[in-house]
Amino acid sequence: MAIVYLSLGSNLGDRLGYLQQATSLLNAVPEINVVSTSSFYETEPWQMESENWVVNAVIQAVTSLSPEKLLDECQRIETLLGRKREPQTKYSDRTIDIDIIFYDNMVLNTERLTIPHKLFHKRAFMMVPMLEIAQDFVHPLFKKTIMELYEELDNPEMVLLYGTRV
Ligand code: PH2
Ligand code: MG
Ligand code: MG
Repeated sequence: MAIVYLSLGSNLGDRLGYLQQATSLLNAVPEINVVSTSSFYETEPWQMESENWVVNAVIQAVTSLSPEKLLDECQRIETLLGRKREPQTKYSDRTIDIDIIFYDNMVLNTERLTIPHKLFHKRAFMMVPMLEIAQDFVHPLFKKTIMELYEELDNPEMVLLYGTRV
């Protein structure tokens, strides 16, 4: 069993509803068990040309799936929740985005998948929710805790949307 951290984000339609649906659909996969979830945060689109602010959260889960199979499940659920992917290089508005941040202490670089998520250490919208549920987790590449990485951020501001959990 691996312990994994997934980032959820939505900036189209019923943003909170999409995060909740994504969480229950992930938990409904027999090989995935959601263990804990962060609060919801409303965050300014980061390096994304959009007027629509994003609702973000992070979940911790345990899984017997390989990273590739876990990614398959994440993408299947994204499609189920209406995610449209056009061939593009820029980020665009989405009903739901599910990204794998960490998979145990694994370091993986394939064409399809980079673990840890390659921009985690620059993104307050991933770190702040993760701080709630895994403050002492050590980043397998930087060898620093999430709190230490957060303290190094140059754009640490973040808006708490709802204290309730996903
Ligand atoms: N996701 C991105 C790019 N920019 N900005 C915020 N605030 N939240 C996101 O989830 C997000 C983003 C790429 O997936
Ligand atoms: Mg993403
Ligand atoms: Mg993604």
